[in-house]
Amino acid sequence: MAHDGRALDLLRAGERFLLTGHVRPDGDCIGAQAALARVLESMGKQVFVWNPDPPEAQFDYLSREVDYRAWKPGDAVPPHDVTVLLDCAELSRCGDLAPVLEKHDSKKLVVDHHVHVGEEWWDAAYVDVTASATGLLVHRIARELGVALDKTAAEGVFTSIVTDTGWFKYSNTDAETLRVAGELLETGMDASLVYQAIYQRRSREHPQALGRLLATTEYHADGRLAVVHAQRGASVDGDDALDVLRSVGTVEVVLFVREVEGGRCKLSARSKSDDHDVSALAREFGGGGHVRAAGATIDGPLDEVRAKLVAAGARMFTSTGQGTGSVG
Ligand SMILES: [Mn+2]
Repeated sequence: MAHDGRALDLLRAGERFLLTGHVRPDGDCIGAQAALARVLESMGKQVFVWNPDPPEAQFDYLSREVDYRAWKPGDAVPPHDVTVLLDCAELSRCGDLAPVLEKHDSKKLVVDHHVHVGEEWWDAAYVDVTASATGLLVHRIARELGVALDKTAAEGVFTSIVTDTGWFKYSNTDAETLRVAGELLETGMDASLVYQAIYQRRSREHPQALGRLLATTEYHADGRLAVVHAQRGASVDGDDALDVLRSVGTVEVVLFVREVEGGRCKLSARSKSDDHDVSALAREFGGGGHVRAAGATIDGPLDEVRAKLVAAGARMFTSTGQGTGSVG
């Protein structure tokens, strides 16, 4: 999945860019967009950042500097000659914005670090499935284009990296990730302010909500599988719960199932090692992701979906064929 020179050629040649990403954009998506927007603007290009959803409030230090627009049905997208899709490789991940962009005659560029199965529908791609974050790819792009990152671009790449490595805790934290993080600090950006912004401004209700979620913990497969669930409307940050569940010695895989609107549930799955590939589990349910972090949206009521996931999760520990699907 290497990239060729076409991606850089498109970035050099284009004049008006529309940057976009997946629904409910996370810190990697938002951060990579901030950085790429700054890089392109410093090259004299016009840049629009249009996502299917607005950034979460915790990323306000980026949204004060970058004009993130949340597309609504009926909105005409601004004129542009290159669409850049960041942190995913399928236009369908853009929700209702997808058909609008598909119809637009712009060139399509994908910048991503996920495993892509299926047709290479784009005009150019800058993809590396071994990169810890999409923001890291934007850092490489900036270097290849000879553009220095300003403070906002640096905060963008840093946000990408810390979001996707769990603040340097996960196994995707490689030498390049730490080297680049060091380089970013040299621009004068403040890592502790980013930490406080993302992780230390939760609501007063957060501890109780987290407690209620953790109280649903069930163990399966001799304590190697831990499952938590949340009813529709429960306000919870699953990442905190998933961290706590992974802190249990026997646990290898954790599943967080939450009921969402439209009679569906969302799965977040995490694995402690490459021996248990949660992206394979997520794919069984129409989702995807990485070996150690994956997700899916699944039709059906909570109890039913949870039962199916527990069964599939438990199979990961009984089937002898479960090896190292080391693809990301
Ligand atoms: Mn990512």
